[in-house]
Amino acid sequence: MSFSIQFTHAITRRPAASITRGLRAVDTGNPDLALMQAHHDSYIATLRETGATVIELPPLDAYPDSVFVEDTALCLPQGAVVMRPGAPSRLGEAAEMAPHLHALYGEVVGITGAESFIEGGDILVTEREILVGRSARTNAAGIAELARLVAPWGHELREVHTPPGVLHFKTDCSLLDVDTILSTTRLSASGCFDGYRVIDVAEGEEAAANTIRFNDLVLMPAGFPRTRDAIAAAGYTVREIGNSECAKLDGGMSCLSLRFTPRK
Ligand code: CIR
Repeated sequence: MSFSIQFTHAITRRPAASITRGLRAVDTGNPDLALMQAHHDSYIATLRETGATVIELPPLDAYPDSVFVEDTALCLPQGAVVMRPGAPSRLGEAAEMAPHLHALYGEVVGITGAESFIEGGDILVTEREILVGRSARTNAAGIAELARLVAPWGHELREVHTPPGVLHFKTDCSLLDVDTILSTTRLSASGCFDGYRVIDVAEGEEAAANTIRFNDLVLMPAGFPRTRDAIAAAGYTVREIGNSECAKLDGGMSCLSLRFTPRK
C-alpha cells in the first residue's frame, strides 16, 4: 500500500477561543467554538477508529488559525519539512509544530528562505509524485526550496496552478487512493490530473472536494449527498464529519491534521 493513504499517526490541534479572529476570504459570520470543538472531536474519533495514534495538541490562542495544522508541515515517510506559511499571521505556527515533529521523526528540515512561502494545503502527495499548487500562500521560491529539500529522499515535485479565487490547491482536490483523485471540474479541467483516475465532485458541491483518505476511511464534510454517494458508489467507506464552522474560515478535512508514518 502507498504511503499516501496508510498512516500510523496524525497530529491535530484543538481550536482556540481566538478562532473568531481566523482568516477568511468572505465573512459569513464567526464560527461557534463549542460546535467546532464537537466537530473536531468526531474528526479525531474517526481517525482513531482506523487504529492510528492521534495526537491532540493544546489550543494556541496566539494563533487564531492554528487548528489548521496541515499548513505547518509536509510529512513524508523519510522525514518532515516545516513549512513557511504565506499568511503573516500564521508564520509562527510552523515553529510551534517543529518540536512535535522532532519527537516522532529522525529527520526534520525546514523552509527557511526569507522570500520562500509555502503552506501544506497546497501540497498533494500521491504515490508517484508531489503536486504543489502555486497560490496566494505558496510562491515559486517556496516550491523550489521544497524541491531541493525532498530530492535526497527520492521525491519529485510537479508545480500546478490553484484555480483563481481558491485558497489552496487541495481546497479543490484530494487523494482517494494511490491512483484516484477527487476533484472539482474547475481544477481537473486544467489537465493537472491527466494519467490519474478522477472522480468529479457534483456540480454545486465544490466544497466537498477537500476530503481525506485515512487508512480504510474517506472523511468528508457533511452536507454534500451527491458527492458522498459518488464516492461510496466507487467503493470507498465514507464518514461524514460536520464542517460548518471550519468552512466559515475556508477550512476542511485535510487542514485539520498532519497524517504520516514516520521512520525514526
Ligand atoms: C487560512 O486562511 O489560512 C485558514 N483560515 C484556513 C486554512 C485552511 N487550510 C487548508 O486548507 N490546508
